[in-house]
Amino acid sequence: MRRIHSQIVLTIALGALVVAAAASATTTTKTTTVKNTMSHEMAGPAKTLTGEVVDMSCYLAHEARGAKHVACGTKCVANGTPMGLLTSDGSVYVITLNHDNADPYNQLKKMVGQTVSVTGPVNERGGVKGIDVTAAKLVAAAKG
Ligand SMILES: [Cu+2]
Repeated sequence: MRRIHSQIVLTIALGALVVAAAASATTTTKTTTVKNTMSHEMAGPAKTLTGEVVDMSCYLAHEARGAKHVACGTKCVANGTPMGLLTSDGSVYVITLNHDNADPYNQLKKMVGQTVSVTGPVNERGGVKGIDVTAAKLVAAAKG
């Protein structure tokens, strides 16, 4: 009788260990997944592009840009409209927020209509080009 009792206790103890091990394994897996989602290991090559900062809603809808559109564009961007970089060959890159440093992105919000140089990884997916801004610099003031 005593022997059966100690075998039951041992079985319960082993069962608890298995559950604890499984729980810790699950936690480890979750941590790894979150880390992979946040990293930019698959990012494209870093480039420096020069162009005008445009607000995407007004540029796509009616090609609004330049000095005449600084006030409206600044307001649109402050309200959450994405920014684009219009380069001299007519290409538009969506400017995206870099996870590690939001400062260059936020600086660009005050440079709508200005010519800037933007540095960061460039990617293209589904026909949309984007630059993940890691550095931004004013090149020239807004022009027509
Ligand atoms: Cu606008």
